[in-house]
Amino acid sequence: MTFEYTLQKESTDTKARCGEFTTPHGKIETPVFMPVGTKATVKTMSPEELEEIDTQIILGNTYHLYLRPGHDLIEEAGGLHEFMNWNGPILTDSGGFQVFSLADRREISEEGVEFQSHLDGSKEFISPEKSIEIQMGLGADIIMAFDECPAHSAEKEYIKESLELTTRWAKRCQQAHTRDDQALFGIIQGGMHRDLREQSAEEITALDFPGYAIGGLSVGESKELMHEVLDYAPDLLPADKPRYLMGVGTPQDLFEGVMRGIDMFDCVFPTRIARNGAVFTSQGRITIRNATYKRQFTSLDPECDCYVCQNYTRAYIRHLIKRNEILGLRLTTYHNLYFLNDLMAKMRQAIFAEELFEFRENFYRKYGLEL
Ligand code: PRF
Ligand code: ZN
Repeated sequence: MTFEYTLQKESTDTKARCGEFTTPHGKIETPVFMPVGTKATVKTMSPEELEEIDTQIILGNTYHLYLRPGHDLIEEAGGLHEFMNWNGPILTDSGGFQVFSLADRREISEEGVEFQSHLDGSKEFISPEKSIEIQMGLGADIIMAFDECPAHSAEKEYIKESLELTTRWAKRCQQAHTRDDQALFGIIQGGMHRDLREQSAEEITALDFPGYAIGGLSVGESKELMHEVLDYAPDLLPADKPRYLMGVGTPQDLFEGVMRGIDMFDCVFPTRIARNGAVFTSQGRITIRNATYKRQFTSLDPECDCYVCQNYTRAYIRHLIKRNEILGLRLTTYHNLYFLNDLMAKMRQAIFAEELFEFRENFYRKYGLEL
C-alpha cells in the first residue's frame, strides 16, 4: 500500500485528470511538473528552496550518477534522498535515454548497451539489470524501466524491433527489481506510428506496472506530430495508473499534455533557459539579457508571487545575468520553477472546477500562444 494512485477528478470536456500518488516520501498531487536534478542537484536550487516553492518531486539520472559519483557511493551515503538532503519524492530515469543522447559510441545488443562515457571515453555497459541495480542503489521512490528511445528519423521496421526489445528489457527490469519501497514504471515506445504505439502499450501494460511513461516523444518531431500521438497514446494506458510524458515541459506542452490525459512531466527546459537568462512571464517568455530591460525597475512578472518577483527587478537581474553573476542564475531558475509549479497547481484547480478550457484560453491569449 506504499504506492497508491487515487484518481480524484476526471474532466468532462477534456481528458484531463487530477490524482494523488502516494510514495514513501510523501504524496504527489497530479498533474505535476518534475524539475530535473540530473547530478543530484536541481542546478542552482537548494532543496530548501525547492520545498519553499512547493516542488513535489524531483528527477535524477541513472546515467550521470552511475558515472559520477557512482551509485555505490550514494548508497553508502544512505541513498539519494540522504545524500542530497531532499526528503520529498524522487524519480530516477533509467539511463536508456541518456545513453542514446549523450554517450559517444554505443552498441545495442539484446543484452544491453555498451557505450563510451561522454566524460572520459571509458567503456561502460548498462543492461536492464544494471540499470535496476543502480536505481535500487540510488533509492528513488519511482524508478524507470530501461528502454531504447530510437531516433525520430529511424525506419519504421527499426522502431518496431526496438519497441519489442524495450518490452523484453521491461520484463528483465521487473525480474531484477526487488525493493518494495520503490515503484518501477514501464515505458512505451513506438515512435510516431499509431500501430506501433498500440503494440507497445499492449505489451508493456500486460506487465502490470504501477505507472506508465510515454517515451520517444519530443525528440525532434514537430509539435503537431507530438500532439497527434498524444491524441491517442494516453488512452492506451490504464486510467487508474499515473501517466508520465518524458522530457516535455514548455507551458504549451504542459497544457496540451494535461488536456490529453497526462499526469506527470519532466524537462530541463525551465532550468536550462533560466541559465541563459530567459524567464516565463504571464505575458510570454522574455530574454532578460536584452537591452529593453536595462531600466525596467519592475519584477520579472507583475503577476508572479514568488520570492524573486517580490524582491528583485528586471534591471538588477539583467545586470547579474550579463555579468555572469551566480545570483542571476539562481533568481531566474527560482522564478521559472515557481512559475511552472504554480501553473500546474492552477491547472489542477481548473480541472476540479471544470474550467480548464477557459483557463488555457486566457493563459494562451496573454502568453501569446495560438489556440
Ligand atoms: N526514455 C527514457 N527517458 C526519456 C525519454 C525516453 O524515451 C525521453 C523522450 N523524450 C526523455 N527522457 N527512459
Ligand atoms: Zn516570480
